[in-house]
Amino acid sequence: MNTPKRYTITAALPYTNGPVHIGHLAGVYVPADIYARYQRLQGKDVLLICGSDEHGVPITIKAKKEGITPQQVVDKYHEMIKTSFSEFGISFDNYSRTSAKIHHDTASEFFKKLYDDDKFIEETNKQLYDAEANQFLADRFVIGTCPKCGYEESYGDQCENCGTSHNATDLINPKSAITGNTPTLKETKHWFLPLDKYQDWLRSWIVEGHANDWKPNVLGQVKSWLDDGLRPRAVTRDLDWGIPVPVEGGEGKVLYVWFDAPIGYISSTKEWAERTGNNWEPYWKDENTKLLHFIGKDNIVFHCIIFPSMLKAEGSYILPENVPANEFLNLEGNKLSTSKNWAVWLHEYLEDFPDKQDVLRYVLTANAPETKDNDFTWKDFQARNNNELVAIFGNFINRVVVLTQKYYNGLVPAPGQLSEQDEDTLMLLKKYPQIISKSIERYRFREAQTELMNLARLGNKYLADEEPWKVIKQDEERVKTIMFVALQIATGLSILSEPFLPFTSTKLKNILNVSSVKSNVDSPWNDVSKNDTLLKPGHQIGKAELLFTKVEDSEIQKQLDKLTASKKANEISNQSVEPQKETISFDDFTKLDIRIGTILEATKVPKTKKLLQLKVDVGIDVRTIVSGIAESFNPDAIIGQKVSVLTNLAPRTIRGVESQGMILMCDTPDGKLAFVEPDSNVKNGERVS
Ligand code: B3M
Ligand code: ZN
Repeated sequence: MNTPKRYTITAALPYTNGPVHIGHLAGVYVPADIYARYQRLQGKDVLLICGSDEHGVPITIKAKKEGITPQQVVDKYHEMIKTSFSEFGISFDNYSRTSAKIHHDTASEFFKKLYDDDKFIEETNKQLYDAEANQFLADRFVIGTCPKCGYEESYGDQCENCGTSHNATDLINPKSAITGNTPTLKETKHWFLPLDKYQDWLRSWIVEGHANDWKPNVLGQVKSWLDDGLRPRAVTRDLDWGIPVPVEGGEGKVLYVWFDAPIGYISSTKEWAERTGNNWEPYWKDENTKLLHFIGKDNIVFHCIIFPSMLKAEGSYILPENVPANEFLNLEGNKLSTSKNWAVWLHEYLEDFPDKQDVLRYVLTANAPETKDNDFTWKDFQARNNNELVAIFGNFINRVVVLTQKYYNGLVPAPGQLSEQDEDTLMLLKKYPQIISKSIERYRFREAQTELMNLARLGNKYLADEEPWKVIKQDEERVKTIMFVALQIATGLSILSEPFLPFTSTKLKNILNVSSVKSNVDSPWNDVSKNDTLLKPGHQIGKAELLFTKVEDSEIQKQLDKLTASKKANEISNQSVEPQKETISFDDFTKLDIRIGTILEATKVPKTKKLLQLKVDVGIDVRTIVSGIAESFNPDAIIGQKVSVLTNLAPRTIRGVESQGMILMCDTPDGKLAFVEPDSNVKNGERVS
């Protein structure tokens, strides 16, 4: 694309079924913000657009789990997420939400247009149904084996393991996530987007057209889906939470969340336009607009196959120029997980590190999973803060400001004759805007940030080589030149750091007293390369203050302890989440004769690891029961133990011993077993009913 007239940059709409964590920032929001801030510094017309993704089954599941309504769930997390983004300087021009009326109207109109233009296949077919829950099973309401990779916990619409997207009826051995039942099939009508019709066009647009500028990880996934062959995808659901299907026969049905959510980018743009008195259409319909989607890899199919097919079908929209999807960030070697609480939540991070937003932005960018999954560790967080931000960037700035205050009361000195080293250093400084731009324009933000740090290293090295604190004793004029050069580098850093470290950039500009200085060339960014003097002699800078402070071992240990506690708590919560078994009748239950008993004797069954032979007084009689509890209990420790016994289980001979009944046990978080025991005053023989 030749020089775009404007940039529409979207960031994936986060589901409002929980707070946002470092994986969201690293994968999507910090890269999007770096790119948007950089283009603004280039003087470009930029819109950075986002909002909360408030429909979909995850929200409904969360509401059921918390015993509140979906609207209450989204209201809680929408505010929380919006606040977190703002606190980390993610500079959205608009942050909307898909439960907003403007989105319902926009998505409904979009659907209606495709419907009126006959772009859907209307089909009545059999969908997975859970009779007990009286509910069709779509998306996360059903779990089964992925037909593509064999992953056994694939959702109905997407497999988290291989990323592929499918229809629920494609799942092998599906199970209801509500009751655990095997679903039946029930007829229902849905509208399908015939993706197969866009197969050739997608191949030509992406695989051929963007072979050189889209990231390999994105091209790889797109090629794999196209090679597998695209099939019609249902874009409506039998659910009650979402945008009602706006056509005849749509009663009781809503738009599939991945049909409505990407349209959320458009409605958020409209909301911005209404608020600011601008026209939204050029940002989505003008060929001179560069449309970019910043997402995580699990969203590639929706942003490279489904949404572009929708836009193509609608006919009046532009297509994304690039979709620079990132891979996943892990935490201390394990996958980040909202459900397992294995995360560093942004709101909690700020409670522990209230002034270190930029430090987290910096570390996440330094470890960004741009081409492969990467790992965040607290040790690395501490090392990068202390050894890079404090020791290089912060140290350089502090020395420049302290010495300028000490020698010249903060007035920028006029330089004398520049030495060769001075000339080379200033020449190098002028190269950095271009060096950093090159990486940013190719979505290589880790590389770009490393170059920014190289500029700080250049400043640090220059001062270390020139040693103004020594030279001042014999050549004051020379020191004026040294400090003048160092101050130019410091000012360059204040401008070029803004996309990566917005809070530090502001702080540094205030220290240098340059926040009000307007760029006198085409853009602040290019000031650094085109302007011979960024900080003029006689300019008054402010007082020194530390840009960064050290992170102590104790602070890191506190974070590691929190994670250990999370892991333990998660093991507990995870083990008791077996779905309910098939429903039985009351008659079925009355056949069970469960009594309270007491263990009188316990011995190991020879040549077995797991078995104990027990003598149990069940009130009716004293009987022998063989139980697989030897790995959880020492025989001597359970004499006198009260237990619940299924007494009328048919006797079974186990390792030569006839067992007359079964002791009821349950699992514990540490993988052992526990007795189901009554209060101590319950007598042997009492029936459990
Ligand atoms: N709500 C985010 C996710 O899959 C999803 C993105 C929508 S972007 C239109 O976690
Ligand atoms: Zn799969």
